[in-house]
Amino acid sequence: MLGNYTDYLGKYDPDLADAIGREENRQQSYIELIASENFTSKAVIAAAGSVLTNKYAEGYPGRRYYGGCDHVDEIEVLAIERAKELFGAEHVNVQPHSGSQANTAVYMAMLKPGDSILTLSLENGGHLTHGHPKNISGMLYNVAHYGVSEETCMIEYDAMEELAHKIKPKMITIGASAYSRTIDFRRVGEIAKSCGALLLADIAHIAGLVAAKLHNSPMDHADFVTTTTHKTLRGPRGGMIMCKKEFAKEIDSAVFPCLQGGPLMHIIAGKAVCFKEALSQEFVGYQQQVLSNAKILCNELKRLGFKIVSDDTDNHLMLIDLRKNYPDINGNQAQRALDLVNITTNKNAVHNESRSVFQASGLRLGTPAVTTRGMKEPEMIKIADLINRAMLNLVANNDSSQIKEEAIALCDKFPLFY
Ligand code: DSN
Repeated sequence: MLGNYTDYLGKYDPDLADAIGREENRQQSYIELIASENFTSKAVIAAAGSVLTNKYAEGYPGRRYYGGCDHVDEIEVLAIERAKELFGAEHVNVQPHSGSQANTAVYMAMLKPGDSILTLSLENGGHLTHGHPKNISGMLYNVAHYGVSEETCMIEYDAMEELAHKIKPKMITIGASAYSRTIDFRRVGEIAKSCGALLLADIAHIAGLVAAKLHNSPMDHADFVTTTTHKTLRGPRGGMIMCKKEFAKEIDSAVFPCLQGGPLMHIIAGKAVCFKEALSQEFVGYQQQVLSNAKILCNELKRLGFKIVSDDTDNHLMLIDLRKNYPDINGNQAQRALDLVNITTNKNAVHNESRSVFQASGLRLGTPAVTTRGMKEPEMIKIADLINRAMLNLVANNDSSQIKEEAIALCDKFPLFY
């Protein structure tokens, strides 16, 4: 094995090594609340930083366009078999470089330009690849959106059903990047079946919870399930598609050669490690703590007066709607104020958003990364307090250096293990 890569890098390219070192320090000294981020294990990093980055392997195990693929074949099969076991999938493609590539591959496999899709819009918690006009999905397909209730901000399944019957979409997409409530995959599956639509479930955010059986699984209800591997699943950055056997050929051809060339074998190896970890009992405990931490953080923020979209969380994330308590502060200002006290979050659009995407009126928070560091309920209460004080200081234009010191002290108690 190559050993500690930073030693090599430090000697050859100190400028780059310094920048990586500074990023490592940032990760160590900031409270990471970005809901889509996490800290992988050393084993995942070792696989992703291995000699596998040298290998071309266009094609699939046993059917490659290059020689010398025996070992990478074995690695890709390991990743596929572990993913099948983890999610109960009939067919798995582990090659998508990202969740966006995975979603696009499903569209390319099953849709023709002009076909209609029914999805959740970005401002209601969906994803760019769910038909946003600036994404290829919005450019190629005829997009209609189902929404969330004005009152509860939760997905309205009855309205979705009505719309689905009216539009008769070729495909329905269910899944979200900023939706904090349980998704009823059975219900959406029934809606899709009743109007003859294919169903794509994008579980990128909740994949770890689904794997740990702490969120209902779409596997029996959706034709296609896509995910990223780096969010709650805690693997390397990447994507994956799961589908019924009958669609295996179309999906594989849509990933390669339609959308991608050579698969990233070092990342596929990292995915294999991630799936092994996710099959363990320890992983279930981790996901339980993610949920419990999210609940405590959410309740404490509410107690401190913050308005939470849909008033609760059932998963790893929550969305603060700043419009009620902080009408003059936008999401970007809040994000920056928290950055200054070593708390990393991201601004996010909220239902009926009136501000631009660069400002937004919401702030998204998630607990996967802080939970990986070992933080539990007392730390969630402390984090809510830090957020509250930083926001009050932002409004009052007060100095927040004391809050920053407390955030760093909290991080110091839960060191990263790299
Ligand atoms: N999946 C998005 C997020 O949740 O951050 C990024 O595309």
